Amino acid sequence: MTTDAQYIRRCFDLALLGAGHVSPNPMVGAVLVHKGRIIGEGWHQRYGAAHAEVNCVRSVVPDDRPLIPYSTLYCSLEPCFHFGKTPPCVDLILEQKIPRVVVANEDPNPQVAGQSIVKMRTAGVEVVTGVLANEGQWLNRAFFTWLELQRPYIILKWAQTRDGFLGRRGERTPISGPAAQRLLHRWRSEADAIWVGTTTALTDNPRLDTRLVGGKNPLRVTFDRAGKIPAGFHLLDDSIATWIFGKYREGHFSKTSFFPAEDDAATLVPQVLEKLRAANHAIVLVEGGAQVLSQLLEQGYWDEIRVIESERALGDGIAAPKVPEVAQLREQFALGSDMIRVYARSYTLIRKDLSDDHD
Ligand code: AOF
Ligand code: ZN
Repeated sequence: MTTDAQYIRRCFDLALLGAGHVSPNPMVGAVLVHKGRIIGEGWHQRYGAAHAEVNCVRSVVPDDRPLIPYSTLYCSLEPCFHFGKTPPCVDLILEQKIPRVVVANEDPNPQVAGQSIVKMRTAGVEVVTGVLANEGQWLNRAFFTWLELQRPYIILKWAQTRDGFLGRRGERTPISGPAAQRLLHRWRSEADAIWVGTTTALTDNPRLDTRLVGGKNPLRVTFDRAGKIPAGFHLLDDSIATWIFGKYREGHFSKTSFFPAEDDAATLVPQVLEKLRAANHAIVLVEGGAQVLSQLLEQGYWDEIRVIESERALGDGIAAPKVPEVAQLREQFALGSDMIRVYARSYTLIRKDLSDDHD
């Protein structure tokens, strides 16, 4: 691996520290290097707060400040060009007289879109782009999808037995082990919203929280057309922001909102996604059950699939959905007695879908 790639990889590691806190912004890391020594590091820590480049420059100790005009700045994403919640990072780079900048990915945000790269080059900065670009795409797949498709990034998750069942009909069936359960709570903490169908809400009485890992609780989303969720169920406990599409309920709710639901699943799914988009919820984790998962799969509303497969066999029950053929296996590992498999639509497939839509 080249030296540039090694520092970009460090940027990715830093960027990941922002997971769960920056959406719908990208995760971004930045590193300043002078003659083989890291003199500054930073990452985008929170939505609306300082960008990675700013935190990186701020982290340089006074003794090293004079070295900044002789250093290389590594950024996992093209520095921003626009006045957003913070001033443009590209201007900071020019003010600091940084002579060389290495970037993994261009920022597809139309307010940036390569303009910072041009501005820096015009000002005489040496700019290298595309270093570990594929890894950068994967890291920020939710952000790129959000911008390209103008809808939340949709992660379907299910746990199945080794013989392909989600559980027994009508009863909560534990499938995954404790380690996978913790991982699931981390996945939740990295999402903006968690979505389950009515049957799951009724049979599992899920909390949909992140109690095993701490951290923020995403918005909970479910359907309840007939108002069947019992009043004492966790989803109606008003402890976490919750959206219920279906029957309105009287009660002292402050974090729970009720919305009328479209009759037909084909229009209900886009309705939910549009409401999530409008509220800036860019990453949604769909935890089942079978009906919602197959609805989304059929309608093509998915970007990633995470399957937890246990060693157990059930012999009978609710069949797990099939992973579509276009899904590529991207990660696979054992966790306790479970196997975790992460599949994704490749970025090029997403782009293809987009152009198909416009034809
Ligand atoms: C950077 N460095 O660390 C991040 C960038 O609303 P704002 O001001 O936070 O701007 C958000 C946009 O800035 C976001 O959509 C993306 O295009 C870019 N994010 N840019 O230079 C960073 N997080
Ligand atoms: Zn910026």
